[in-house]
Amino acid sequence: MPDHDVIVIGAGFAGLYQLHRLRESGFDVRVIEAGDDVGGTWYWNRYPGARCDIESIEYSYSFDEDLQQEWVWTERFAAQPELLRYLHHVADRFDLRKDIVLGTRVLRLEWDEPATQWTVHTDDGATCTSRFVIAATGNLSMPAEPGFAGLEDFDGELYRTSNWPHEGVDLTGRRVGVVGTGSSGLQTVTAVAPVVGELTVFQRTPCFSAPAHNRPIAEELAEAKTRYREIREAARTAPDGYDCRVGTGLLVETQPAEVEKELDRRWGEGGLCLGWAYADVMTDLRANEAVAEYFRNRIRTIVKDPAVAEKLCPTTYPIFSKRMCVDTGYYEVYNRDNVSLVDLTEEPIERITPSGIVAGGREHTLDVIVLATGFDAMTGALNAIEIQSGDRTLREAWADGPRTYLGLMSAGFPNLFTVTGPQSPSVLSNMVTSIEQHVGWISRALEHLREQGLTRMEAAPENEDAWVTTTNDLANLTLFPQAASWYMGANVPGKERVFMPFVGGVGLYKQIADGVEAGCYHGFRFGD
Ligand code: NA7
Repeated sequence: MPDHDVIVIGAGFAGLYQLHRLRESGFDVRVIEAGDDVGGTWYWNRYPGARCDIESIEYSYSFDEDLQQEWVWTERFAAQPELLRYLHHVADRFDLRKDIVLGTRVLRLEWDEPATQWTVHTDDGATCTSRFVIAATGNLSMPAEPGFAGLEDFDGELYRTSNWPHEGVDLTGRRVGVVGTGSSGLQTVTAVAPVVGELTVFQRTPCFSAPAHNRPIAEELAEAKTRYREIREAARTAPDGYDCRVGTGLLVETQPAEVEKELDRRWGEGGLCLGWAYADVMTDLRANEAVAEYFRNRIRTIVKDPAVAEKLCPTTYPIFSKRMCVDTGYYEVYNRDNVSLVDLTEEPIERITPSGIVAGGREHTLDVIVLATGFDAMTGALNAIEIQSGDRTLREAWADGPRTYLGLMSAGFPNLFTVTGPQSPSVLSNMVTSIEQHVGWISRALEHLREQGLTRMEAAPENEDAWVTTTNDLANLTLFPQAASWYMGANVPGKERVFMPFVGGVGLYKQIADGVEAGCYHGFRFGD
């Protein structure tokens, strides 16, 4: 018999709930977490200004009524310390820590077919076995290395937003360079600009960013708590997993003045719902360009120096085809005297020297470099583990892009589940909604196996083929694949360019997954 029924890898939002859900159901579960504490994304990404871009009322667990009633969110968009406090609270409230091994990284998984179990090897040299493994490893948890020549020679302080020190960083009065202008870069830049001496932002591709209009939410929260059931239900069927007014009209058939009014209204509301103003924004380049130009005009209005404003205006990809950012005063930062922008498309980074960054032949002298250069998204954390089944590793099976059935399992890798894996809505959605949906689905599948006296579950290769085709075909109906984004694996040299998330939306995905479950797990094979 294996040592455990289930080993869960990771103790972030997904791993914590997966542990609780299966333990409640009577399974023996062990969680293995690389960090020295629980929290996942919100444990590692503790850089200045780190904040969620989904509203806290929705970016939270719904599985326990008392939990959602008792927890008090202070702001519309929660900052990292508050999110981490919440996850600590959840870990303590449900007594989860006793089944979590911290500070331990899973290096290798080996499928043992005769014993119908996985052998799990960890970086402390230990091994243990389990009937099932659930990878709750996160989609943005494996940092991408920018590969700058000379980085190790830098004499100043070097920080990564994805692994920020727990204490001891003081940027007051320093000359700081931030590389990268995705969410992490933008939040860092906004937070540190008033504190540092000089700030140089190294931008390869400008981002589109919507205002957060962040605020205290005491009254809103009290009101939301009276109808939490309704809010959660709406989230589970919404395209992005949070309640958002989705426009059903076509922008191209709407009068420009009317479009302007609607976008003004949504800009005034702030947040990611701006993307849902019209139904054709992600399918018709004309509609997309109209929204993009609206954003560019906003940037031109905010940023006083027209040349800087133009550099900040994205022009090379459809809006929303790269992850949009949500900010509090990001563009305004460029009106400060101590902030300058280096456009890497004109002046590429050549190397790092002991005293700074050389870009376009110019040396920028720096005390501190901050790398906000992103992640090997969606597949990076899984591929970092040597997952061996028969004569193949998962990395080999996914060499031409991830292959899954429903983003839950991969053919040839029995009893291995992925929470919010590639080809599920995952990063295109409110992660907590998608996590809860997957955790529920996986847990019910394991209960089904137990009730039937079965020990083995695997995706059928033909259903996997069909799902891979479906997810690619759906993506190709949209403008998403037109951007060199991390959704496409384009930020990692050598990575196959395949659009990885399921674009059909959280509601449709849930219907399909529920239908498969109701249809006796159609497309999965079972054994004992
Ligand atoms: P992102 O969104 O991947 O941003 C990374 C940024 O770093 C982006 O601007 C990249 O430019 C830039 N980058 C990456 N590599 C390089 C090199 N080698 N040289 C210069 N610039 C580089 O990661 P984040 O951490 O900001 O956000 C991830 C998600 O977390 C976010 O979407 C939210 O969901 C939360 P590029 O665009 O690739 O040209």
